[in-house]
Amino acid sequence: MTYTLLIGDRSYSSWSLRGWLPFAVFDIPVSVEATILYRPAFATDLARFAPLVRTVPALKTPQGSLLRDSLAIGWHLAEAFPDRGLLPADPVDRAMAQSMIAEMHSGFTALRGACPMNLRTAWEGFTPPEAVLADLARIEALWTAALDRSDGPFLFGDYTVADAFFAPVAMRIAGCALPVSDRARAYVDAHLSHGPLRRWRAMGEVEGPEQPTYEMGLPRRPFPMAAPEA
Ligand SMILES: N[C@@H](CCC(=O)N[C@@H](CS)C(=O)NCC(=O)O)C(=O)O
Repeated sequence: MTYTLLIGDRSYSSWSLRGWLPFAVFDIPVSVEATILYRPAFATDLARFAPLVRTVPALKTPQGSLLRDSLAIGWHLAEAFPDRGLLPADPVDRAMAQSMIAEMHSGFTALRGACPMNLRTAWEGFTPPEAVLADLARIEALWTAALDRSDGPFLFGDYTVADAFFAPVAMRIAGCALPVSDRARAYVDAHLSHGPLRRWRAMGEVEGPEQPTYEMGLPRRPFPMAAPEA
């Protein structure tokens, strides 16, 4: 028995990406089932996976437990694999990482609403409203506090679950060309060249047609990510 993870569209489902990245980065075996958002079959697929599931991602553990939220999945995996570095070992870094993960999970609604994650295309000419700029300023403050301690390339040096939680934020900054400092840009670039994320994006490209919900009505440009790893 192994883990079974239910995800939504790889190109668009930012929470699914957060649930999947720890498996890919920390080499935890998982069987992945994918469904498609905004289709009538979505609800049926979730119900078939487990009756209490209402959103993706959802995870069945080898012991038969069910986790129905990306944060719960992250905490569970960090506990189940304590020696793999899912969270920083240093207690101060660890507390910072846990706090950043929680703040990301419950916040940044202006950014999330105005710039949905879309790995199929990037946009030109997006003008961020004040609320999005305020979210970006807060994100920069959090990233800077961590990067000041670690010096990168990821928030706490090596990749942790905190980076998995901010990966979709980095993709929004890249896709909507949001204004950030050079340091934040370097952190976004670390995600853009991250092998597991490039693989995820490549898998998303072949999942079906684009979802019209994510059309921003702006001129398009290619998504600024290097070709996927094999
Ligand atoms: N708090 C949840 C949010 C999950 C979530 O909202 N997932 C979206 C896809 S990215 C979803 O399933 N939406 C379908 C719906 O709300 O009906 C988590 O962290 O896992």
